[in-house]
Amino acid sequence: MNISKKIVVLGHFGVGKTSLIRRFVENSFSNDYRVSIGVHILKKKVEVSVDETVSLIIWDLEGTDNIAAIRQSYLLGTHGVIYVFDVTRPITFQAIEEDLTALKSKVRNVPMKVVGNKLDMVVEEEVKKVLLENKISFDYLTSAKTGDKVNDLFEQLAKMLTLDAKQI
Ligand SMILES: Nc1nc2c(ncn2[C@@H]2O[C@H](COP(=O)(O)OP(=O)(O)OP(=O)(O)O)[C@@H](O)[C@H]2O)c(=O)[nH]1
Ligand SMILES: [Mg+2]
Repeated sequence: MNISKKIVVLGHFGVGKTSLIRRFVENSFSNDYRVSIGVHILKKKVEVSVDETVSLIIWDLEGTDNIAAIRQSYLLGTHGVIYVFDVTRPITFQAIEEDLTALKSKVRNVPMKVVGNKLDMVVEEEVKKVLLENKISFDYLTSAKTGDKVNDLFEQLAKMLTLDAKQI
C-alpha cells in the first residue's frame, strides 16, 4: 500500500523549519539564512513497515509571528502538523500555548508534533529545565544541523498517519 499524506511545517521566523525539512529530505544543512516566502512543497517517501510506504507531501510555510493569521488555504486538507520553535530564542516559545490553541482551531483533529529546534546550540538539560519551568511541553528536541532526532520526528509522524488511515 502506498498512500500520500500532507504535512504542514510552521512556526515563527527563522526557527529552522526549512532546515529541518532539508535535513530530512536531502540530508543536508546550510548555515545561510534565506527567508522563506509563501510556501514551498517537497515530497519524500517513507517506509513505515516492510511492505508499506507513505509519500509525505511536506509544506514548508514562511515564518510568522501571528500563527492565527496563517492562510487557511495552506492548512486545508492537511493530515499532520509540525510546530517548530527555537530553543535559543524564548520569544519563539513564550506564547506557545496561545499559538497551539489558535492552530488547533484552524486544523481540527490532526496529529501535531511540537518541536524545539537548534538543540546543538544549547545544553540539553538546561533547556529542558527552562521548558519545564515554563510548563512548555514538546514532542522532540531536534537539531537540523547535526540531524539529531530529525528522522525520528518525521518517521514517527508518518507512522501515526498510516495508523489513522487504517482506522478510517
Ligand atoms: N545551529 C543551528 N542552526 C540552525 C538549525 N536549524 C536552522 N538553523 C539556522 O537558522 C537559520 C534559519 O533557518 P531556516 O531553516 O531558514 O528557518 P525557517 O524557520 O525556515 O525560517 P523562515 O522560513 O524565514 O521562517 C539559518 O541560518 C539556519 O542555518 C539548527 O538546528 N542548529
Ligand atoms: Mg523557511
